[in-house]
Amino acid sequence: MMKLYLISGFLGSGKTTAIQNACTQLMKEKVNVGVITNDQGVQLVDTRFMRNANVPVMEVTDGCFCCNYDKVDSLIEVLKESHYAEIVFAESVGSCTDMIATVVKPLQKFRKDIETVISVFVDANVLPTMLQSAPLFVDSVTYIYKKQIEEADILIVNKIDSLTDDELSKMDRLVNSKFPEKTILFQNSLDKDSIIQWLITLENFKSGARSSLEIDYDIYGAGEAELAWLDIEMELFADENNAFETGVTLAKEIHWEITEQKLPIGHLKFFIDDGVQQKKISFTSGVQTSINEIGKTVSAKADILINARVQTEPEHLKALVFNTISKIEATSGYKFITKDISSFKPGYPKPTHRIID
Ligand SMILES: Nc1nc2c(ncn2[C@@H]2O[C@H](COP(=O)(O)OP(=O)(O)O)[C@@H](O)[C@H]2O)c(=O)[nH]1
Ligand SMILES: [Mg+2]
Repeated sequence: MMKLYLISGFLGSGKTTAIQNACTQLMKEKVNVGVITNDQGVQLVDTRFMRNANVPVMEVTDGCFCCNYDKVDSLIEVLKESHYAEIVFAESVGSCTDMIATVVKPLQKFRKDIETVISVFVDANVLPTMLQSAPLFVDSVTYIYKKQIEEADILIVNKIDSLTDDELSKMDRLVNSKFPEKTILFQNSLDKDSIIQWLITLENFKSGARSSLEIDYDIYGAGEAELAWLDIEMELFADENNAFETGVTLAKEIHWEITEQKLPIGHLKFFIDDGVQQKKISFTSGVQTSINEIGKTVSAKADILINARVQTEPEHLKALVFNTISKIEATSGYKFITKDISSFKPGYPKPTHRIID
C-alpha cells in the first residue's frame, strides 16, 4: 500500500521546508519517496528547490490539485512505477482548500492502492491573529485559512522555534481548546528530531471516516481572487563578481517596498542561481526568515525566479516589482532581462470531482 501524505496549509506556513527535510530523512533510511508540487503558476521556486535536494519531484502547474485531479492521479502512477515510491508527499497550493471532497475521496473511490493522511500547516506566528479579532487578510482569505484547518488529520503548528516558552504554552492552550478533536504537533520544520516526530505520527495515523467540508464556493473563489500572483523569470547581468549579491538586494528591496505599502504577504519567494550558488529566499507575513548563510560568489550573471503571492491587484504588484528593478538598474548600471512573466489572480475553483457523502 502506497502512502500519500497530502500537505495543505496557507502560503508560507512551511510546507515545502518540512517536505524537503522529511524526504532527506527518509532517503537516508532508504525509503523511496516522491513529491508532487502544485501551483497556479508555471515556474515554481519550490520545484527548483526540491530538485536541488535531489528529491524526485513532479509538478501540477497552472491550477490546483482539485481542478487537475487526473494529472495528480497520473503523477502518482509515474512516481510509483518509475521511482518505486513508497511514500508520496503532495503539497497543495497555499490558497486552496476542500481537499477531502475533491482529492481524498476521489482517490479512495478510484484507487484502492493508496492510503492518505492530511497534514495541515499553520505558522505559529500567524495563527493567533487569524483566529482572533484582527486577521492579517480580508475575510474571504481568512475563511480559506480556517477551512484548511478544518480538514486536518494532523494539524502542524509550525515554526515554534520562533516562540518564547511563554508564547508556546499560550499557543498550546489556544490550539487544544479550539481544535480538541485533532492530532496536533508543535513543530520546528528546520529541526531533524521534530521532522522525525512528524514522520512517526504520519506513519502511525489511522484515519477514520472523513467528512467533506461544508463550504461556500463563492466566498472561497472570492478569497482566491483577493491574491495577486506574479511569477517572473529573468537574467541579471552585473559586474564580474556581484550578480548573486545584487539578486539578494533585489529580493530585500521588493520585500521592503511591499511592507512599506502594507500589503499582506502570502508568500514572496526568490530563487537565485549564479552558476556557483543556488539560494531560495523567502518572506512571509509571520516571522522574518533571516537571509544569512549567503556565501559570496563571483559571477557576473545570475538567473532569478520570483514567485510572489500578495493581497493586492496583479497590475499593482507587477508595477511595484518593475519599479524596484528599474531603481536598482539606475543606481548600479546593471541590467535585468525578463525572460518570462505571468501576472494574474487565480480563477474560480472548478473541481474535477466533488464527493460529499
Ligand atoms: N523559523 C522557522 N522557519 C521556518 C520553519 N519552517 C519553514 N520556515 C521558513 O518559512 C518560510 C516559508 O517556508 P516554505 O516551506 O517555503 O512554505 P510553504 O509556502 O508553506 O511551502 C521559509 O523561509 C522557511 O525557511 C520553521 O519550523 N521554523
Ligand atoms: Mg511551498
